[in-house]
Amino acid sequence: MKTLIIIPTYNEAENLPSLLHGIFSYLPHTDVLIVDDNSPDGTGQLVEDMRKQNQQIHILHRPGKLGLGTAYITGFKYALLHNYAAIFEMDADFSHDPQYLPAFIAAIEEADLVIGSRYIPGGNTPNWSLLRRLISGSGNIFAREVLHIPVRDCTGGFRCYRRQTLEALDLDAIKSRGYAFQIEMTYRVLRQGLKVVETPIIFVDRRLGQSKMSRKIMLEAFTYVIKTRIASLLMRRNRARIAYHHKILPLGPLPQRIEASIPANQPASINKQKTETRANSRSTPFHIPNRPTRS
Ligand SMILES: Nc1nc2c(ncn2[C@@H]2O[C@H](COP(=O)(O)OP(=O)(O)O)[C@@H](O)[C@H]2O)c(=O)[nH]1
Ligand SMILES: [Mg+2]
Repeated sequence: MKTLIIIPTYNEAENLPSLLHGIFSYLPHTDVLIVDDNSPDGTGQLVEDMRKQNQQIHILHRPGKLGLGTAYITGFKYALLHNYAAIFEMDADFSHDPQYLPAFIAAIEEADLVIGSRYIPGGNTPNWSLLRRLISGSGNIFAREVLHIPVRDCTGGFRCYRRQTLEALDLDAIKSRGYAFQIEMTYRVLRQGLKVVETPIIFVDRRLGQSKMSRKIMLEAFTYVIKTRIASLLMRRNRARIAYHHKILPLGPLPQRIEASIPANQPASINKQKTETRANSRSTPFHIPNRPTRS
């Protein structure tokens, strides 16, 4: 399956080289698209340098900070134009652990959208402050209850879309930029009658660089949910009720890691094909402790 991992970046030069190294360790043949908003820390130039040695790395430069939502829309259009079959959303800050990539690939065979979920059994946010847990957790419950959707983690940004799912949406109609973007995409996919699957992830907070979350982004998500609910109430008379397709997956088996003993700026194809189980891979920055296996 031809896959593209879209990573929007704003000041992620500290994180990106090791993240790409991790990605190619778990999905050696994937392509990666960085959508950089002219990061002042030189992320764009760094990626240009890595690109010279690894043709699986692609980049789109935008003139300034235009928001996460439009970065993904730009990336989705690129993916459709270049015929990718499975298209990922992923953050640059290590919150989204590349170890889960093979589980997403397996899940997308049976789904139209796979969401890495913090709020199902096996998912977690271990090093978040109480405040951040409260904001994210209650925001998700609010969106789910108000919009009447079954998805537990509708703000999660570690996702995989089947190409046909993106084709079925009017991408130009999507106006949300921050967390609202993830809620809006989830809602639109469900309303199309497409199947959304949640797979558990442990979401680790960023260690390097700064979060771009703001009050404005949270307010946008709140307003989107309220506006969408009102619009759906007004239109209810004309619409048959949609039965949403949704499934929660259990924890999967530990993935095999292809040991990428080279930096990310070299072709993954020359990686040493040494494998090790995740349980033994303590050298990786992506180690997740105590994840039970399924027999
Ligand atoms: N291109 C682009 N990327 C962004 C923008 N805002 C955030 N990002 C990236 O989106 C991802 C998630 O942002 P982050 O600050 O970690 O948000 P948080 O996880 O909610 O704190 C990271 O890879 C950021 O670099 C933006 O305006 N433009
Ligand atoms: Mg983050």
